[in-house]
Amino acid sequence: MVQSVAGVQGASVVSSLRESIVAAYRWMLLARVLDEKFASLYRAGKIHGGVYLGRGQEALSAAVGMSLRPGDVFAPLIRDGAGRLAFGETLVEAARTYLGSVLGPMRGRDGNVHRGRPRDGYLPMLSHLGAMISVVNGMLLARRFKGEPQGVGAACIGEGATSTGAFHEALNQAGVERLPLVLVVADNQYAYSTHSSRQFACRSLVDRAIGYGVTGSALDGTDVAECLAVVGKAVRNARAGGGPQLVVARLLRLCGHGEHDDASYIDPGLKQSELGRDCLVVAEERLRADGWATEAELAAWRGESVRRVEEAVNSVQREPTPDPFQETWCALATPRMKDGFPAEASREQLPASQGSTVPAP
Ligand SMILES: Cc1ncc(C[n+]2csc(CCOP(=O)(O)OP(=O)(O)O)c2C)c(N)n1
Ligand SMILES: [Mg+2]
Repeated sequence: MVQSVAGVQGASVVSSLRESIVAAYRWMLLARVLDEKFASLYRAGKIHGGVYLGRGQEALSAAVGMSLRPGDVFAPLIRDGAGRLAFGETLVEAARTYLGSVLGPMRGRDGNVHRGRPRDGYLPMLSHLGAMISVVNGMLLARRFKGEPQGVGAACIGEGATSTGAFHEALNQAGVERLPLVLVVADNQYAYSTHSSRQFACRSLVDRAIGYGVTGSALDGTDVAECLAVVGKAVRNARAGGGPQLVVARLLRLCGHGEHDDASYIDPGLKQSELGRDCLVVAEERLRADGWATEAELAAWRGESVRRVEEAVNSVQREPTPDPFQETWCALATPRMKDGFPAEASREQLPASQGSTVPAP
């Protein structure tokens, strides 16, 4: 679809399309390299808890992160490494949570992905299964009540989450309140080992949009150009007062649910189908075919991603982990969590004990 737009319009449109696809590709690549590093650290026993990858979902995720602006709200999930980076997360922030650095937002007690900067509208996830949609709604409503600029709120979920009450309640509320919510569903065919055919009976999840009075769009999540075009349009619609947008991308999860899962239940036929295409490879082929990147540029971008990831991980591996004898076990929702952790904060500067709850992984 974007191809034909580029074909019929002028050179500036083509050049900005090239720039967007190159930028998206580089976020996708950086996220893939970071994910691969986390997977290898996990296999080496250096990461405790789970490691969850976004393999095959980077195009969709990058498109969401790139379509948002500072001041917007973003609630990414476990497969949204690309979107997190594009929205402004640093590699060090990502590495600190997974590697249990005491300088991370969870002070090293969360070997997982519950990280974020709420002050900047970047929300740490509570649960994978739809809980974040109403948190985004709440932030958008709060801004409306306070008369502040609302911005757009994007929430990412999987198709499994669309079967939960949380999804239906939140989408209904967004429709009634005409919130600038962009709800992005990655229909990656599986919720853990449950295939989509056991998850919903409608032809496409996008058909649910009409039931809630919101705008729906469906797209091929393996094609980065389509992701940029459709997600970008949904974000612009929401920003312009067009109400909530439900975006459903079809793709295939190209990994296990987490690195502990060998994904042996995934249908080999699906892997061979169009859905099983690797969006990173598709994007790279597009850059080559259209003459938008040389082999030297592609190699340089990969080399730079590897170097940056290695640097970030090496530096975080030198940071301290929590000392159980000194730990104050403060709760997750501290003023500092809300207002932000200074990058150089030491353990001693962290808030005093506010409870004994250890966040669930
Ligand atoms: C209330 C609740 N039930 C179960 C789980 C365990 N769980 C985490 S993710 C997941 C599957 C999610 O599938 P989907 O929404 O399709 O997202 P995907 O993993 O495919 O990205 C399950 C069952 C959970 N976190 N919370
Ligand atoms: Mg799924």
